[in-house]
Amino acid sequence: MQKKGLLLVISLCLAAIGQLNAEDGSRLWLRFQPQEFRSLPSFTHIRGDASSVAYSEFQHAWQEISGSCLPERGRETEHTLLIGTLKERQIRRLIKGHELQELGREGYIIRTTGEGSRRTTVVASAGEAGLLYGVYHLLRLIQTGSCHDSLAISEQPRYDIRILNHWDNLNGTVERGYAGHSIWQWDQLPLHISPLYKDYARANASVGINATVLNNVNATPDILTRGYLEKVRLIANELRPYHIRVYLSINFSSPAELGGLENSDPLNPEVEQWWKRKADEIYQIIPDFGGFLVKANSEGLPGPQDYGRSHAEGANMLADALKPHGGIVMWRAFVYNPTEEDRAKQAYSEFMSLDGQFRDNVIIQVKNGPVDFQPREPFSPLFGAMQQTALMPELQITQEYLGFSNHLVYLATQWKEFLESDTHCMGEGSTVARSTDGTLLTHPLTAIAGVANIGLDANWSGHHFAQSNWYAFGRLAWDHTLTAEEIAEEWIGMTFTTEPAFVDPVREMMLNSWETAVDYMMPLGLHHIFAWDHHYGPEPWCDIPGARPDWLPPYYHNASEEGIGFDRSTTGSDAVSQYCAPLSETFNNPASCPDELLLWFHHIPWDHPMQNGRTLWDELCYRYDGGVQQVRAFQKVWDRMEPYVDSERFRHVQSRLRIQSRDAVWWKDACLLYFQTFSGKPIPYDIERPVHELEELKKIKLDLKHHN
Ligand code: BDP
Repeated sequence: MQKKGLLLVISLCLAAIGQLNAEDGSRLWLRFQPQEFRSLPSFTHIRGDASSVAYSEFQHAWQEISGSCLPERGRETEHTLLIGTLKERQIRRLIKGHELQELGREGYIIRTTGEGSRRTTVVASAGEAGLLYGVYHLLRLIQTGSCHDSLAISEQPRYDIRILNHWDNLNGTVERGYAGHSIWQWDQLPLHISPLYKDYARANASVGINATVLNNVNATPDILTRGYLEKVRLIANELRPYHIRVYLSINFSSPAELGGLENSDPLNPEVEQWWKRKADEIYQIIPDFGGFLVKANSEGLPGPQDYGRSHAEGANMLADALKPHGGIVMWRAFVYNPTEEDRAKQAYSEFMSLDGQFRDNVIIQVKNGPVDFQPREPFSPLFGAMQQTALMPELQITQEYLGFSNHLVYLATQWKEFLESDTHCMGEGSTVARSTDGTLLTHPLTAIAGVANIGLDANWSGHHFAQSNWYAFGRLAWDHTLTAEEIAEEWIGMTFTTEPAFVDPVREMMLNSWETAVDYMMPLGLHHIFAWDHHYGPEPWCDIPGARPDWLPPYYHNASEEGIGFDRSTTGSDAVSQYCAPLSETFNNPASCPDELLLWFHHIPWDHPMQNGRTLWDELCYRYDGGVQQVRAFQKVWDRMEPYVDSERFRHVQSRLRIQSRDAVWWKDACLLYFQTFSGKPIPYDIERPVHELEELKKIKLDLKHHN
């Protein structure tokens, strides 16, 4: 089913009366259900810049909440809501200009002045974008029942660029997308401009996302043709009022493939010229175009190394073309080749030596972990270490390696663990977040990216709870000091209800859900033991003759009669030495390496005593089983929530949890029965017995390759 556009849905919802009307999730967290607000702020009228999007967004929401817009006239003795930038005289009267200037064009102040029945609540910013963010903040407070009559809030974002990466192909499929086809309907443009573009913009702006890359990092040159650029212009026009800038992924071979040049060598003057002219053309069509995202010399894609040039030479050539227009290059560090070198070490090996060689409008985009969005990874050692170049984290919102849109996995906990990891590279407390957000290192740009989980499904993200990951990405990009708990609580209140009997258990379920998935998939630092290609189910035995070893699970788990795990210690691949001291030593020693990462860094004997006294084998069994038990507990929690949720969303989540429960048992049985062939040890007798035969599990071949 396709989303019809929020406005239509909203009017339908207003027409329907009753508590728990069926909801398809298309409104995301932007639900202003009158019956759900226990208290409303005492605003009696509104003043300010009525032509701003911020002002009309507020009125739009207020109308849904109370049935009518807030009047523009009122008595002095009542509670005025004043929304405006410094252009408004009334704002300048109530808030000092420099206070707002210091917060920048995206920052804002929400402040109540006056007392008793004579008060004014101001939402103010130095810029239109900040004003919009301020209004969404106010609405969030109203939605979550925390809008007090006296507010004193001042905010500004931690990262400058808060960007979604769509892995959307021009034919409408989405690589690693599990929520239907792409929302960018290229074949309908320019004739039809989908109302979804505006809904999308609004949803993003409501959580502070201010940028988007429309197409897949595995980019085809076609996106840079005049025809597509004209279509991009139309999408950009829809997103602009919500302060979202458009970026594109480019294919490094475009000069040869599109321009007919002999090659795409970055040092070839004709190639440089081609990119300069292309940049001029793009900016003539889309004057506020953001820049390029580039995946080069990675997984078979072309890049500067094809011509013996470095990543820096490639990135700088593009950066020079974009520079006169204020554009930037986001150059990805996701590179690895089938060499002898441990895959986890390769990005660091390639990029560290280039530190300091990039132009100031280049930023290196680094995945959170050194391998590839695994259920759990240590942070990439480039963070903290590469100091002369701006670095931006890339997170994966779409659940490529976490059960697609079938499993309930709230990712804010994972992202918090990553952002708060202490790299130690600039002393204690040099966390990933502080080394990328401009606190510890000064670069002209700071940014953070998330690979989107958005598609044409009515609920946008496939699973109702997957919406929380889109939401959480935006909130953490805005303020990474928020806790996963705070974000979950906000999201639940806005998306479902603020009823504590619902919020408390559901929040706990969300907060446990990531560790749970890690436990039933890949506990104790195991990684990449997925089935060939689709990355959904388990296939730790997978061995495809002739395939790249680093695309096969045994490369990562190394299970044998001796033990299991990847030896990355100083006596193994020595990946530990890419981390700054004292972390390198902590990881190097199995006794100090956290249990959660033990098999990431070490090959460990089956009867190795763990910190809790169990043997490794037993602990592995208990972890898998614990994961299964947790999902069963989630089912119980959810079933109890039926009175608080409309039946459409209730049943949808209920059926997904059933799938998740079955998958968890599948993972547990597959991994334990397979690893048992090496350990030769019994599965502890107090654990539920396997219900599958290993040989049967080995026959499962899901055709999920084209699951879009
Ligand atoms: C991997 C995905 C692949 C992406 C690649 C990337 O399996 O589809 O193209 O990452 O990030 O996780 O470039």
